[in-house]
Amino acid sequence: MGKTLTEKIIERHLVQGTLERGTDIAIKIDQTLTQDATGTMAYLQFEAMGVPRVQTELSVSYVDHNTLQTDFKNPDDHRYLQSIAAKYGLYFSRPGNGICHQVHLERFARPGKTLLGSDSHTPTGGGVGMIAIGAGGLDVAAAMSGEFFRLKMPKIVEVYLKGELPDFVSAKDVILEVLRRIGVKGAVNKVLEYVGPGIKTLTVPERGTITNMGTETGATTSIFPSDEITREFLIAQEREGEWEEIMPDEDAVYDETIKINLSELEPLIAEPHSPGNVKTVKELEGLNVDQVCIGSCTNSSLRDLKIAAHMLKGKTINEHTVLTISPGSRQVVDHMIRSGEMAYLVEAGARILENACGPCLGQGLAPKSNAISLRTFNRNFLGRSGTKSANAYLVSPETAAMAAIEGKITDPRKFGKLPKFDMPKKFMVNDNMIIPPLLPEEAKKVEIIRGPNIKPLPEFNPIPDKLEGEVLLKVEDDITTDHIMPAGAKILPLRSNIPEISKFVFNVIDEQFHDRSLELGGGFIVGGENYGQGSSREHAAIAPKYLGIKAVIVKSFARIHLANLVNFGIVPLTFVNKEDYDKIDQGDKFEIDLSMLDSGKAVLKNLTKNKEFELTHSLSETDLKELKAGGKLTLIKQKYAK
Ligand code: MIC
Ligand code: SF4
Repeated sequence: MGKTLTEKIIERHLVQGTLERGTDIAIKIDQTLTQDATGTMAYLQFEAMGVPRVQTELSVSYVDHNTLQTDFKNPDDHRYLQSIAAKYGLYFSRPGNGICHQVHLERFARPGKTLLGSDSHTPTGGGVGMIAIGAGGLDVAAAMSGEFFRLKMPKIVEVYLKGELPDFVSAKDVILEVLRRIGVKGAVNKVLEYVGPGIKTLTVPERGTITNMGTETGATTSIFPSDEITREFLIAQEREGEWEEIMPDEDAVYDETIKINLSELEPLIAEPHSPGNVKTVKELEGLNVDQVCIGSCTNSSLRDLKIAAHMLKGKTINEHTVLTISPGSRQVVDHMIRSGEMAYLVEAGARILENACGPCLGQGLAPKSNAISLRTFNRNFLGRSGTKSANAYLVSPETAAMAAIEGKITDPRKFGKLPKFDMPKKFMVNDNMIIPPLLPEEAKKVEIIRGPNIKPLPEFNPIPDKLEGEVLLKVEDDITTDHIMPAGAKILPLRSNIPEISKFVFNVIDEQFHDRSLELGGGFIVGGENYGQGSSREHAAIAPKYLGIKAVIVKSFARIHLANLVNFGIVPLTFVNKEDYDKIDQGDKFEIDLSMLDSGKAVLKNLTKNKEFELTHSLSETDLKELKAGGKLTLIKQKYAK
């Protein structure tokens, strides 16, 4: 029986388990990446492990998220990260070099390898045919220490593409189509593997747009084969030697199939507040647009900026609409400046921002009250733009540029003739903003620089057999980590200070949550399906743990958040009968018996309602051991202390 691409790469890296779907496996990690918003915590954890140097083939620390720097906190963190990279053998991509996923794709992603990143959009690397997975910072720190990465062997979904994209329809519309079909939980514990004749029509950065936003389906990762197009991309990046052809076998067997005819796609748009609320642009035409943002790790490649620039050339943006551009990398900026195409954007009235995450996570350029903001980004969660009353829509660069010109949502196919532009055969390669690792003897001399913003990690105790307390919050389906632990310019600088950041837990839905949790000495959260979707931020587990959250009881979990809960000793439980969710109210008093956790069971006594519910979990033996110890870090620390 033939193998899928995913199976081939996983098999090369498999150190525990088999390819049987849904079973627990462990894989060796070749590369890691971190960014500054999750990185400070990840490296504090790495330091606690006491390993003298990273054990991977390649590890990169990027600074791209917290670059607004409204006071000393972010720059202090950047200095800390730079000193860590020097001491422990990492590459350091300096602030100003670009968004981690874009830069990693350009400079480091390699066919056939595994990459673990402390950012949920790490699957961007799948655009060159690697298995690239997002994880919590602690898992990435563990991988840097040489630990294997544990996960459930995912199901493999064939996404069969045929045809060719029509004019003004682009890669973003492909992934929006996938989201339209399967929604934001359609690929939890699955890999989306793109095959079929249509893939030949997509360049690597376009493939990267698709694998990047595959995250929004809940997928473990997304991947394209490494073919001639991948080779061309690596040649253009002066990395031809890193190319290797990796394709699925002709007779590969997939668990599921999605068929998409690219020729039949049209411009799509995701409505607030979920990437899964997909409509056609045509359906929403005429809606006034206050802000248009082009950028983020989904749509900030050279191709994306070029199409926007050529559509805007010689025009002026609508007087009621603000346009921001945040390029993906310095390589992109450099090209746009030298080619003169940046001038088209500037002359049209675009506000050119730093090549960093920027408005994607509310780092500046928040829209006005009740604004309609059209973004080429991957997430439009409530409050994420920095303005709670704003409505964010997700679109392609073509649809974004068209709205900036017209001042309202307009089908970009009405633009007229598709502007023609050339893509370079060679990109402008310049790695002078990536500091390579020091030799071990030099590294030893480096002092770690810690600013006052960096607080030590809290310690957590082992979990008792019985948990007691009340339901502090009951929430619905698809609660995101942006609800649990919001981002934004005010909160992000506190990422290395758990006591401070914990004040904002669930702030967008319940401002009293923090005080109530502390007053009542902690308690429980009850939720619906897909709890914790979205980012990899482990702060969405550490901060609730700090507030005394003992267990989260839901209908189902998103993959990364579930792992983060285990890592920090919050018991993640699911209802055996989903209807029991309806029999619980906020404020109910619970007693949860965990004595049978090893056999997959727990019993919840709702003392207020005088009812008993059966609970279960999907945790492996190792997960349970870590959970009971109060989290993975405690165990790893014990291991390395020996
Ligand atoms: C995001 O897009 O939500 C983030 C900000 O990049 C997060 C990481 C973080 O919260 O620091 C992610 O995607 O994992
Ligand atoms: Fe940065 Fe936005 Fe991409 Fe997250 S989704 S890595 S915040 S650009």
